[in-house]
Amino acid sequence: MQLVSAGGAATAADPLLAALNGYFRAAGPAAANEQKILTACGVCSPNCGITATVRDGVARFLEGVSGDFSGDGHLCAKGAAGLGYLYDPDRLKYPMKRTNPRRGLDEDPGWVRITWQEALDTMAERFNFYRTTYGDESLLFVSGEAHPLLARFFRSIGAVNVVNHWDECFLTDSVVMRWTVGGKTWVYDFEESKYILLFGWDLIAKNKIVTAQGMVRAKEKGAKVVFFSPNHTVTAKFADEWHSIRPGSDLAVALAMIHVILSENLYNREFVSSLTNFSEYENQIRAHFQPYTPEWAEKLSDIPAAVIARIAREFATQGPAIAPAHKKTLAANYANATQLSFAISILNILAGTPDRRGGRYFPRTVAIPGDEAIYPPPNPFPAPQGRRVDGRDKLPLANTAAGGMFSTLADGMLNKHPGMIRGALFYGYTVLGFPQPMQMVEALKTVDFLAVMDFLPNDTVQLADIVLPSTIYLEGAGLVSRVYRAPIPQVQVRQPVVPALFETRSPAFLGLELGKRMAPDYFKKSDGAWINPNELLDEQVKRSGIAESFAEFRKIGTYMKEQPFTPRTTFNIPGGKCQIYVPQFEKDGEPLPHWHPKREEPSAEYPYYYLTFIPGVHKRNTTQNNRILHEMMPTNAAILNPALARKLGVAEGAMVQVRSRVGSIELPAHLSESMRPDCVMVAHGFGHRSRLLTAAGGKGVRDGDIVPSQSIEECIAAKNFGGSACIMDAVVQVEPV
Ligand SMILES: Nc1nc2c(c(=O)[nH]1)N[C@H]1C(S)=C(S)[C@@H](COP(=O)(O)OP(=O)(O)OC[C@H]3O[C@@H](n4cnc5c(=O)[nH]c(N)nc54)[C@H](O)[C@@H]3O)O[C@H]1N2
Ligand SMILES: Nc1nc2c(c(=O)[nH]1)N[C@H]1C(S)=C(S)[C@@H](COP(=O)(O)OP(=O)(O)OC[C@H]3O[C@@H](n4cnc5c(=O)[nH]c(N)nc54)[C@H](O)[C@@H]3O)O[C@H]1N2
Ligand code: SF4
Ligand SMILES: [Mo]
Repeated sequence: MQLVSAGGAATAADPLLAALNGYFRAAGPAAANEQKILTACGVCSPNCGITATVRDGVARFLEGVSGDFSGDGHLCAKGAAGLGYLYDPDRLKYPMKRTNPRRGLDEDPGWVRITWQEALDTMAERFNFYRTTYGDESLLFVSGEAHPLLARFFRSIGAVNVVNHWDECFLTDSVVMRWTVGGKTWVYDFEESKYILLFGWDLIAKNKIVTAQGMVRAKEKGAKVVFFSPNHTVTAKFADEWHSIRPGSDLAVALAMIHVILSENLYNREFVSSLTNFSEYENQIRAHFQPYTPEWAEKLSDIPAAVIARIAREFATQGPAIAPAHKKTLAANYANATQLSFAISILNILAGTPDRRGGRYFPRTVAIPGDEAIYPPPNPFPAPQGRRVDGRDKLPLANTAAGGMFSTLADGMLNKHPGMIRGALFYGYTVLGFPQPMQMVEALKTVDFLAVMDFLPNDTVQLADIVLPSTIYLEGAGLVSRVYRAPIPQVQVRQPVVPALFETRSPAFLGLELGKRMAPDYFKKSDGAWINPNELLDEQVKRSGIAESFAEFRKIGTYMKEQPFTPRTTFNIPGGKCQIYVPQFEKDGEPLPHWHPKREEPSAEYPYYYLTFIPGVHKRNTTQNNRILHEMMPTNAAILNPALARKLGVAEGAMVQVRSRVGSIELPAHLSESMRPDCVMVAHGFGHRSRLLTAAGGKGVRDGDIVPSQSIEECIAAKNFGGSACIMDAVVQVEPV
């Protein structure tokens, strides 16, 4: 692809630039000079530093920034391909409204271009109407906190149904860490660690550069890496030991490791006796883990008891040791993810490494004041009134963590509260991210009015009444505080590498404009003028001591504050100590982690485990239309062990049907020795149907079609009190087509 080389001027051979030719002409004669612009990647959350080369008004090349705490001079495939998003010819360019009242993935929406004014006025009028007629509960906002002003808009109208994807990712771990070590942290200090125990997180392939590099540095310094996974992944190749574990059974192994460490008194005595509540609950704790022997765990996990016991001893004695609890396997894949996160957190506590170098420490950051500190609301925001459509309030521990629930949303909309949701807004999410996406499509058909803001015409856009074109990170401004590798505070600038293309707007604009229309008092300053996102940034950099103004910070680009790393001696929990026994879990959870199986186990009807994965060169459902990444991986397949394929009579490339209790998908088989013979694995992110995605549309299948969504009652019954979405918890039959 020409675009990522630092090559010459735009030519007709640059298909993406050619597609935008009209735009650049309209934008006026380009300056002949070349600029280097420092900014931050926004494809995934470490936000690696980027230097963009911009020539003649066109961004030509993106590269890493040495010394940056996240990327340290590198970009991964997804980050390096950033210009493929910016100049995607299929980008949403203008606001549009639907003229075909029938909503469906195969319906032509009959788009008509409209102005931003009309789009925003229509949304505010509709949302106000539903709110005053049917109450706050009639509005649904499927959105993360993309910008403080968008989040402020939700608060300003007392929105009760703000839903995000956390239950599919890290919600359970947030719940667990809140009450075991005092808060969720993303920092895994691999580079100072001597023993790294990984349950399923394929972090080398997953290309968060910061974690992959941390591992490389750890290995260079002699750390041992042990990896459990049902398939032999890139991380398995990199590890000192790989163990093929039965899906969903990591909890058994972790419980048995705790058993060994406690019964042999191998835990870090200094840390455990002075900085945890172990002594207060010692008898209960010891008695609780007594039955969870390595022999017991072997039967559930296929990991030999002697291996479990040895690894437990090594982990406890060869530290500093760390058992990272990253998202999926630990937090969202299976119904027992809350307990697994809990057990992992206890392992880290027993190793004595919470907030220690070589362990999971809390990021050292600059305190950047939020919008409420800078623009105090004139009155307290209205308390959200009404029912939560996803039922999250029925999981009180997850509810206070304020994330989720995608997995119960369709059930809530279709079965629990049909007709309750009248108006909805999707910002930066798509139905393909949900388990059983077509169920979510059906749920959205029941809504009177749907607005979607995205940068691409994805499948959810296909269903919308109003479509709003979004800027992407390369067109945005902001402050990025490092939270993945943060022994000292580091703040990185985000600034536009080119002005926002077409009529795209930012989430700040959306929040502010809806706020002005629906809750104006909360969007005015004390002098009566409107809140201003640029001023907000200025105040944030000024009040946190980063620079005199955002303009000044743009010149510097990176702020770093030298300070010693002082390990915490009090943790943010009543009593100040880490908790192995969690009294706060007594009522609505379990105060110590118990064994629970995953939701679905193989049966005669569905004999195989279903696994999904996120490929290294894609970001979930966001990147398949990026021409650069599309070329690297255009579609997905059913990955099978050759032994299983022989049994099924399936050759490489032959079509197979993979069927679960909720549906089936048909796709080509790909044979790989890396898979356990009792599993079949499909990459997430494919199966877009939108005809406006000219690269990704119609390619591959939706892995989620055969992953059952759930009801809140099922969560409660499974003791899934942290709200795991069970994003891989399915068993399947595989047959040749
Ligand atoms: N079946 C199955 N489901 C899964 C997973 C799985 O492995 N299998 N993985 C789960 C995991 S770990 C997670 S974290 C979730 C995440 O799920 P999501 O956070 O929903 O991520 P994506 O699926 O990439 O969808 C993001 C949407 O946001 C849009 N978007 C991207 N960037 C921008 C932007 O800058 N502005 C705007 N306005 N829109 C933007 C994209 O076009 C896309 O439509 O998915 C989960 N769902
Ligand atoms: N390139 C890229 N990197 C990403 C992302 C992305 O979209 N693209 N998204 C980020 C996000 S939001 C997330 S959540 C992470 C996800 O990162 P991962 O947690 O690595 O996510 P997956 O790719 O879904 O699954 C990874 C592995 O889990 C293994 N696995 C499945 N079941 C089990 C089990 O029961 N036990 C064990 N031990 N292993 C099991 C599978 O074999 C698979 O190799 O990646 C992050 N990094
Ligand atoms: S790891 Fe890759 S996608 Fe994530 S922020 Fe860094 S360069 Fe961007
Ligand atoms: Mo995730």
